[in-house]
Amino acid sequence: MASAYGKRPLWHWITLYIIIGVVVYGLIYYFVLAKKSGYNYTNQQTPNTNQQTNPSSSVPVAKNSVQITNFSFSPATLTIKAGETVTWTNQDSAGHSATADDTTFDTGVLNQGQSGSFTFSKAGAFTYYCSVHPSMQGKIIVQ
Ligand SMILES: [Cu+2]
Repeated sequence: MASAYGKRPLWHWITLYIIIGVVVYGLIYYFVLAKKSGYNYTNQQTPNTNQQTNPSSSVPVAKNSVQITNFSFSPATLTIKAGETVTWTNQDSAGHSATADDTTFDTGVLNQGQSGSFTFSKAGAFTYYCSVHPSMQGKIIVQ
C-alpha cells in the first residue's frame, strides 16, 4: 500500500514537470523569437539608411580637390559653387603651381605632397596654368 502510494505521485510529478517545462519553454521561446524578429525589422532598416548617407556625405569632401599628377591637373575642369574652396595637391616629384590667367589666385610653386587652396566668392570661369610648365592648363567654373 505504501509503495503503491509512493510510486503514483512520482510518475504524476514527472509528467507534470515535463508538461509544465515544455509549456513554459515554448512560451519563452515564442516571446523571445517574436521580440527578436521585431528588433530585426528595425535593425535592418537603420543600417541601410546609414549606408546610403555615408557615401554621399563623403563625396562633397573630395569634390573640390584637384590633383596635380604627371604634369597635368586632374580633373582639368572642375565645376563648383560660389563660396566653395578648391584645393590643389601636387603628387609629382616636380614642382607645380596653379596660377590664374587673370591673377585671381596663385598657389605658388607646390612641392611634392604640398597643397594650396583658394575660395571662389564670385561666379565665372577661371582658367589657370602652371607657372613652371605653362603648357599645363586647367579650368575652374564657379556657378
Ligand atoms: Cu608644373
